[in-house]
Amino acid sequence: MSHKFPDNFLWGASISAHQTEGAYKSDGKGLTVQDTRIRDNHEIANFTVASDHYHHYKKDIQLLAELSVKVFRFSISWARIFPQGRKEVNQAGIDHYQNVIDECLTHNIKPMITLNHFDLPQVLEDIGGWSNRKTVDAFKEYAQTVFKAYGNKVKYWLTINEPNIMLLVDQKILGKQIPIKEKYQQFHHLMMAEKYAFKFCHELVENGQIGPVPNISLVYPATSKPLDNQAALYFNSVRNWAYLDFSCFGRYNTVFKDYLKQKNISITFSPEDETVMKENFPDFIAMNFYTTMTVEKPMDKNNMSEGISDQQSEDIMDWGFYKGVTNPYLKKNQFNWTIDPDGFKTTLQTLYDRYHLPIIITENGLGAKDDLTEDKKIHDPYRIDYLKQHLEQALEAIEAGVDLFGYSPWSAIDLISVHEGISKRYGFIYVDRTEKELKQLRRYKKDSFYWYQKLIQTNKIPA
Ligand code: BGP
Repeated sequence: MSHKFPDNFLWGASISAHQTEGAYKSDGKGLTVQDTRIRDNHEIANFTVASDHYHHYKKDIQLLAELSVKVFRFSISWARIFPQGRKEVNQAGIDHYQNVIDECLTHNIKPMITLNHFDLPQVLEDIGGWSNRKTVDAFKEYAQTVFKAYGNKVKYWLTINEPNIMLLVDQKILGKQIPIKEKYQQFHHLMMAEKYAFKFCHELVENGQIGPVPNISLVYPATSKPLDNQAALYFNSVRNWAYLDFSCFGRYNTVFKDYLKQKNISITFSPEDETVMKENFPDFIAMNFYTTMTVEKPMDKNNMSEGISDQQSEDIMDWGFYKGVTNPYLKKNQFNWTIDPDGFKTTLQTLYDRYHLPIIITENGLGAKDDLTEDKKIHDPYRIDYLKQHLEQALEAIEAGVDLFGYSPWSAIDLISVHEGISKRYGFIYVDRTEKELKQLRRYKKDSFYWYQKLIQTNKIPA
């Protein structure tokens, strides 16, 4: 074995609009659920400016070119294109992303665009958000508009970021709190919106390729007790496979259907759903991976409230089905997320064997508190270590036959974390600001930047 990545491996880096752009009201943009969201901790980040990528995109893309990435994953803010969610197009929004795309292409970087990353236009949230079928119609209009606007230049597309997480986490990050029964109707609408994205991409983008972008975490049973294994089966199904089975096979799986039945939840299908879901499929799977999860069968109702409070934490509970527990064999990061590189390989193998579609990693990385030294350096060996361990396993997965064609970690530049503000940094590029103080928002290259650059340039993990 050469222990090198394939020659044409797609190295990249990822961000999302609402976590980086700022300019939340500029040039005609409408508000989104991220702009109106009430943050738990009011100290947390001035998200209206974020990393000010809206005004720094040229500089940021120039730095990414220096990093040597081949692909840049970013999302379009739907509310920049349609401030009212649908109908009237905001030309300034169209132009902005046209400029971003052109800047990428000038530097020989392929844009990979997520249609929607957690930032539903507020006007649509006001009519019920994804609970209302009209939001699917609005999404159809939006998706067709961007495919037509950018499809001649952009060939890699991603649908809606992590609907499986949107379903599971505390809804405060995505809009208002809703009852569990309604969540699954929302989920179905998200799934149908995705199916239309597959359809329109294939119809409107010549040689376009599109994939779903779920967050996949393999779920382990806490012990070899048969009931713990059953708990893992259910959580694997609800968290991972329900979503991808629908995308890739056009059906919900039986474990998931049983889960819904036991919870007395039914999903309403529209007359056209059956045809659309069975005729439109992805070209590849984009996978976000941070950690794995471990569950047991809950035996007594303790103080834990049902639900999940943090997308990757153990703090999950679904009475009768599963309860998250600590995996004693794994270390955790500063923010209590488990680190499991071996689980990364197993997840890739499981995913590939289940769907037989090419895979690209569109998120993986370490959120940490970084320090900017007086001489403007950022020494982040912990991040290098995390990436190295995961890439070693990715390479093993490739050597074991998994068709992994790219790796675009989280994140290109520092951004506002979903839960922890700017203090939890992921970037290869440091953005100089704090939660409260915006400073000059200057960019500095971290040690991990140089490490990743070397990796890309040699196609080999640096020793
Ligand atoms: C993923 C989201 C990203 C990103 C990441 C890290 O689920 O797609 O938007 O935020 O998680 O999460 P956090 O920001 O909470 O550390």
